[in-house]
Amino acid sequence: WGADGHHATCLLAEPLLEPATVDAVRSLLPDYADGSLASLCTWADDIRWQYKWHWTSALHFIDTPDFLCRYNYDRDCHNSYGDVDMCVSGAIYNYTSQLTSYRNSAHSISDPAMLEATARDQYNLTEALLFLAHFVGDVHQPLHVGFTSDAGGNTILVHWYRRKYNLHHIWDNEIINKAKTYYYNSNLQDMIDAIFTNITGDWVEQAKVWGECANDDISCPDIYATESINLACKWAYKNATPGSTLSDDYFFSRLPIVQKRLAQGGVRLAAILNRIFSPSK
Ligand code: DCM
Ligand code: DCM
Ligand code: ZN
Ligand code: ZN
Repeated sequence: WGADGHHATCLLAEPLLEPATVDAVRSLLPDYADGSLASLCTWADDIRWQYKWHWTSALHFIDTPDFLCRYNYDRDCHNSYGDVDMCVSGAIYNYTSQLTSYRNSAHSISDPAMLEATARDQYNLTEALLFLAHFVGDVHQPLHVGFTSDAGGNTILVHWYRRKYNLHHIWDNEIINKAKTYYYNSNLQDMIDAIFTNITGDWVEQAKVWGECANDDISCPDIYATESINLACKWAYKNATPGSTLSDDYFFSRLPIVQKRLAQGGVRLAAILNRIFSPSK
């Protein structure tokens, strides 16, 4: 997602955090964030361009075999770099496990100085939190689990109304941007509030299931990635061949998919952070 999609994901998650999770998140965030995870939800995109962070570019997405419409972790998420398997689902596993082992050590180590030292030595946990919050958003963008040869739609040039964009950009930014302008007077918060009303209203039963993982897993990115490639094939790539014109038909039929993916990203980010930091719940 672009900045709006990431802000939406994190702003949808924040009101769903348990009190102990809110405290843990605040203590991991830098002071200038003032407890707002959303304010740093695009950090992983902001730093990608810096030399020392170049290696993280591949963590934002996963490429699947052309036209197969299937995702398989072992086949598609290769080239590990240190502890991190180099794709968005590998990154979610890795940063979930870094934060979980910190949580576990925080319970077993009573000396605060020891705890500080453990946290510092093992990993940078602030970075882990910011990466996790960002990548749980990205894995829900269907074209972040797209085909290999078109780089998740980046090489598919189309007309979006009267402008030219690549298909990936339309899903990262333009569908959200048009909805924001068209329905919400360009106010992102109003769009997020409307999605949140669905999460606690019409979608409340589904939303409980969205947050769950099997076998006591803390996060389950294979599920989110499988949903994304299915949606990429069914909705994103469909009728979006190179040079085609996408306008109202495409926008109005795809917007509900985008809204639900933002909702699922927010609900799951909150559920993951609650399982890490409020584990008795
Ligand atoms: N893993 C995998 N296939 C899955 C799920 C996870 O290969 N379906 C990998 C991803 C991690 C490793 O297992 O690199 C350990 O995961 P965890 O951090 O959950 O222990
Ligand atoms: N991207 C993707 N799949 C790829 C390559 C890139 O989903 N195979 C995503 C990452 C960014 C956007 O597309 O959100 C643009 O990527 P870049 O800036 O690397 O061109
Ligand atoms: Zn993108
Ligand atoms: Zn990203």
